[in-house]
Amino acid sequence: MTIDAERATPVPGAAYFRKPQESILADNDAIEGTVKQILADVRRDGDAAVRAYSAKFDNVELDAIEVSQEQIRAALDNLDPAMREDTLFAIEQVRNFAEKQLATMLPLEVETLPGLTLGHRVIPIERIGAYVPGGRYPLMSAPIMTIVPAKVAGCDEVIACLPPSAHEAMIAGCHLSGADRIFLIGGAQAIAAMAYGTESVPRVDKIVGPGNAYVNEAKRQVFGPVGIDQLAGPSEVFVIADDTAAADMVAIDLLAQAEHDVRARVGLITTSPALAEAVEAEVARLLAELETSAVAAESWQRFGEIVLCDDVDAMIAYSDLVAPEHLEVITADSDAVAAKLRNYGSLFIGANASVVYSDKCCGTNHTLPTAGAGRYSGGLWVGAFVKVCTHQRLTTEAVAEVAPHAVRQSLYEGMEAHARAADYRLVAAGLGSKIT
Ligand code: HSO
Ligand code: ZN
Repeated sequence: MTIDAERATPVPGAAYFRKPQESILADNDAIEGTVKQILADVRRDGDAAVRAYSAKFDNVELDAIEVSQEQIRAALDNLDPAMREDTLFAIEQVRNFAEKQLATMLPLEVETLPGLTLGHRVIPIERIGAYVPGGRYPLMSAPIMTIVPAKVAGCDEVIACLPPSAHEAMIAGCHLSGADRIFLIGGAQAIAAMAYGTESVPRVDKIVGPGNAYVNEAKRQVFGPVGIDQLAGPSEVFVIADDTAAADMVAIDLLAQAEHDVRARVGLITTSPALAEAVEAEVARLLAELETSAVAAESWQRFGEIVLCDDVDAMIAYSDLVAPEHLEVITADSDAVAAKLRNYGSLFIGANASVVYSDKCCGTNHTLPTAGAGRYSGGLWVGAFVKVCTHQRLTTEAVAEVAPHAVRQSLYEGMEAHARAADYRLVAAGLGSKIT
């Protein structure tokens, strides 16, 4: 394929059929200072600052920040029975898969030299704070994805924060997912409350869950003394497809993520010019009838892309460069293509595997890396709620082998106390000092 510069991508053999108008990388400089102030205020004034920010940003004066047992009961009573059934189904699937994944995280103990035992244990993190976003839609699966795996991991306490404006069903969702306590706090003030603790909100050890730009910036700023999962930005989906894919199926899967957010990023990567053309036409047709088209059309207009590739290798190279949050593979041999892919948050193999199943209820976690973070990280999972911590034990025989190296290394580095500590065991075992 000969391509003009205008259509070139960074990947040889891959050219834009439809070029995105904007890059997704937003800069956070504008909100950095605002968030810093919110964090400082909550750290200093606790609940009083939380209340003040809830009044300012959410327009509410709350009697109690914590959701009461009566409020939880009311939320459960008011939950539509079909919605309850769907929520319980999703919880069951997410729990099942998380349990299976946890079962792969085994403790280890091995003898690596005679008398030297090294090992690790898998230890649940004590207290987790799950941020549950409000946003455009009441996503019932959001609390499930953060709370259920934490409970499966065996964390002692999982608290949830959701914006005061959140739909009442979200309270039920947090409760059914297993939240031990629920607080009505949104935005950066929620992250601050969980990171530092207030009179009402206990300080947590790790904060998880997606949120808006303020929530993400707050997580970034509190990280260190408290753990975070990742900085989840607007949804993304890319579809790798050849001429075996149905254009209307590809188009609706793209728009399913585009309807999330005007900043959502969706794209098709294909070897088929006919499919590229047909998907573009289908997207236009569907946008004319979707109720959510205002959002989806803006996302498609600004960030939507179609890339035409010479061959499967070029499709893989382009996709690995993007490292999309969700990646669908709909080709003649989807499994073979899938096996070669490296950078993605979650992979959807074959025409039946729509991203929406994972978004809602099939059991994989929908909290996934965005904005290229799939290059270095997978998504949220039960393993994010445990720590793998090592230990060691040495017999005298092992001391005889290891200590001389530690002594000499320490002396070389000028660390006298280290050298003496290493030497102490040699002397105590009657093996003689190595410090000359
Ligand atoms: N696609 C979103 C999750 C979601 N979508 C839930 C609909 N419901 C982030 O991966
Ligand atoms: Zn979605």
